[in-house]
Amino acid sequence: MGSTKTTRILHFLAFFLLAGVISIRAKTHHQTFVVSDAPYSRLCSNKSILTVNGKFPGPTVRVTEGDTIAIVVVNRARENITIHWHGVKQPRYPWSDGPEYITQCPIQPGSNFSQKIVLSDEIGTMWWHAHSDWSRATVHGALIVYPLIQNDYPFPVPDEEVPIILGEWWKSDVQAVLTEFLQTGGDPNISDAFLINGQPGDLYDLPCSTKDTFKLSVDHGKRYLIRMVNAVMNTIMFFKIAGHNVTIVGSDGAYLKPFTSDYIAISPGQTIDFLLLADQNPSHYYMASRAYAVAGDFDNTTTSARVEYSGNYTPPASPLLPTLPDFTDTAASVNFTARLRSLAYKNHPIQVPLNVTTNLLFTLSINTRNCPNADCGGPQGNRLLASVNNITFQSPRIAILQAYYERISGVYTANFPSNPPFPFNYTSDVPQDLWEPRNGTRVRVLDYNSTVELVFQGTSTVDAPIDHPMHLHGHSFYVVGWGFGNFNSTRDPPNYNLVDPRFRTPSRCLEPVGPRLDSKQIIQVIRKHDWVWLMHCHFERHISWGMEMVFITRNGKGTNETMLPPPSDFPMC
Ligand SMILES: *[C@@H]1O[C@H](CO)[C@@H](O)[C@H](O)[C@H]1NC(C)=O
Ligand SMILES: *[C@@H]1O[C@H](CO)[C@@H](O)[C@H](O)[C@H]1NC(C)=O
Ligand SMILES: *[C@@H]1O[C@H](CO)[C@@H](O)[C@H](O)[C@H]1NC(C)=O
Ligand SMILES: *[C@@H]1O[C@H](CO)[C@@H](O)[C@H](O)[C@H]1NC(C)=O
Ligand SMILES: *[C@@H]1O[C@H](CO)[C@@H](O)[C@H](O)[C@H]1NC(C)=O
Ligand SMILES: *[C@@H]1O[C@H](CO)[C@@H](O)[C@H](O)[C@H]1NC(C)=O
Ligand SMILES: *[C@@H]1O[C@H](CO)[C@@H](O)[C@H](O)[C@H]1NC(C)=O
Ligand SMILES: *[C@@H]1O[C@H](CO)[C@@H](O)[C@H](O)[C@H]1NC(C)=O
Ligand SMILES: *[C@@H]1O[C@H](CO)[C@@H](O)[C@H](O)[C@H]1NC(C)=O
Ligand SMILES: *[C@@H]1O[C@H](CO)[C@@H](O)[C@H](O)[C@H]1NC(C)=O
Ligand SMILES: *[C@@H]1O[C@H](CO)[C@@H](O)[C@H](O)[C@H]1NC(C)=O
Ligand SMILES: *[C@@H]1O[C@H](CO)[C@@H](O)[C@H](O)[C@H]1NC(C)=O
Ligand SMILES: [Cu+2]
Repeated sequence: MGSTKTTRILHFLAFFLLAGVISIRAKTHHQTFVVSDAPYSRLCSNKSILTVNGKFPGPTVRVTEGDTIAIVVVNRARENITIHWHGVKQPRYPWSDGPEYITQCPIQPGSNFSQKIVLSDEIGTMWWHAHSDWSRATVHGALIVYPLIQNDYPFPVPDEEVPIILGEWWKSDVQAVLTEFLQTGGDPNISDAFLINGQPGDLYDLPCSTKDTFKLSVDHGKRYLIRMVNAVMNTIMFFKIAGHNVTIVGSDGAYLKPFTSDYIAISPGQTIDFLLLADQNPSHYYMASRAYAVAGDFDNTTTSARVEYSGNYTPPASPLLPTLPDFTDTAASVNFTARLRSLAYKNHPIQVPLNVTTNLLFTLSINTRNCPNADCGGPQGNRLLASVNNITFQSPRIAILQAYYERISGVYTANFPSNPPFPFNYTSDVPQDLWEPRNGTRVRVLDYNSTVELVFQGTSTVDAPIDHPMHLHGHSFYVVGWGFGNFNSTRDPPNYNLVDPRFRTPSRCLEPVGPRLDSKQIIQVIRKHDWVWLMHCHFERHISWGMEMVFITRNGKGTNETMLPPPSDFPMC
């Protein structure tokens, strides 16, 4: 389960959701993504993996603020696929968002789907990934959004930029890993390696992996913009470059107040942009990454790559390895994320909505359900599940967006609860009769232009609370607070940061575990909520267990306030 009952804390998080801005100047980029099985020989295995255009990681897509991407996804693989553009708000156009059975049915083998990706105010690094089963393990790549004016960065202009994608690798077929744990009801098999740009690196005892280790060649005195994506499936990662500090300048498609750190903590789904100044003695240095995990079984291996300075010198036989924070170093994970603050300057001002129209409190829980003969793989022979407000999401067979648009009844119900159905002390020992969730395909319907404050409340159901990197499709929000323990609606709101909270395109909200560091809750803001959008935990095992829910926004009254029609080749069910 990834955690033991050592800490008795809870985390909660609230947010408001924010509007998409309609772009003025839109260039359209035409691209084709061919999804196919391709052989991949890392870690001395000859298995075939699902790829886009035969590449792993997949192609980097480069665009400018406000552009549109017209992409034809061609499925030449043997399995269903969908592609999600993580962090893109897609104003009025949910049709290309990607999550299977939420906004679309899968693109089946032999079929195509023309997706239109509409950028608005997103800037910096985002990414795209599959949103069907566990295929995002290998079907992913970076999406880079440049400023309208070349090099118009609110930080020193880099000499070069380099995407770094963290990945997770199973020697066996990843869909088999999924099938197996859903069948047994237990935890998924832990992975065999982490990857930096598709390579495990030198620290694995596998000669075939070493020669391809990723190498970043640098010139002394130059500045490199690293565009990091965490495409790992199930763990938050620490990352560090030996002998160098870095300056963090952006995250999740928005700029940040720059700060210096000697390590990074990044959760699945998140991106972090940082500057590396090559100012140390010319030599070879390792960069390395491994999991942050409080307890339990997890992949405790370390992936590495190298920074290699140009010049005439004798490189060390063994480059300096960075000392990463300990697996259980909650302070290192939480402190890093607490430093992410909006840049809030003239070109990118922030305006935290103050008049909330809708207050929501969502509990995030791991659950269990009894199995016949107690023969499942979870605790006490039960089946592991997960829920939001005690509802384990049941995937429908017709996409919710299609059902909404065509008014097909019986696919979902509009009664997702605004509050936990049964309030309890979320951070205390939770009696076992509260562990079993309900099933449901429920959505929360919102009026157009709602301003929502959402508090995420972790619970110690089944086990001590662990992080849930929640991801909200289609919206930006402000993280106005966070903390440990039970959310208290009297004590906590006065402590919200309404001045420079982290502004995020739809992405991670940290849910820390550990000693109380801060009395704030994470809160964020939505303004216009456009139509059908998924919200889920970005730990893949948790979404597989049902930690997801859906928002639907009704059309507004104005001409710009209605959903656009679907494309002609939209994959219907
Ligand atoms: C992978 O395939 C190559 C070529 O067929 C073969 O030489 C090699 O032994 C295989 N490696 C493994 C680990 O199966
Ligand atoms: C692929 O998608 C189709 C359409 O939704 C569905 O009927 C089929 O069961 C899916 N196949 C698998 C293996 O999930
Ligand atoms: C990194 O920053 C720390 C803390 O400010 C400082 O002590 C250290 O010397 C710096 N290291 C490098 C390589 O600049
Ligand atoms: C990593 O986990 C394995 C079990 O999966 C364990 O045997 C090993 O001691 C662990 N190594 C470290 C460094 O914690
Ligand atoms: C985390 O922050 C706290 C409070 O500012 C500080 O005492 C602690 O040393 C920090 N820990 C790490 C690992 O940065
Ligand atoms: C909030 O609502 C109040 C009462 O409706 C109104 O007077 C105030 O101007 C609003 N403030 C903002 C920032 O919209
Ligand atoms: C919840 O339980 C914890 C641990 O037992 C306790 O410290 C805390 O005061 C309780 N909170 C409330 C609101 O009762
Ligand atoms: C969740 O719902 C189930 C079924 O109604 C109930 O038995 C359980 O007590 C509920 N748990 C919580 C935490 O509300
Ligand atoms: C919940 O849904 C699962 C999967 O559809 C089903 O097997 C199970 O019987 C349902 N359980 C309850 C309590 O409704
Ligand atoms: C949205 O609501 C705000 C107040 O919360 C209002 O000022 C604004 O005009 C509304 N916008 C639309 C498009 O309805
Ligand atoms: C919430 O906070 C207020 C103010 O600090 C306090 O009086 C109240 O007891 C708290 N409520 C709970 C349930 O802890
Ligand atoms: C609605 O669209 C028109 C024309 O495209 C534009 O001028 C106007 O600013 C838009 N209004 C809003 C609220 O976005
Ligand atoms: Cu989770």
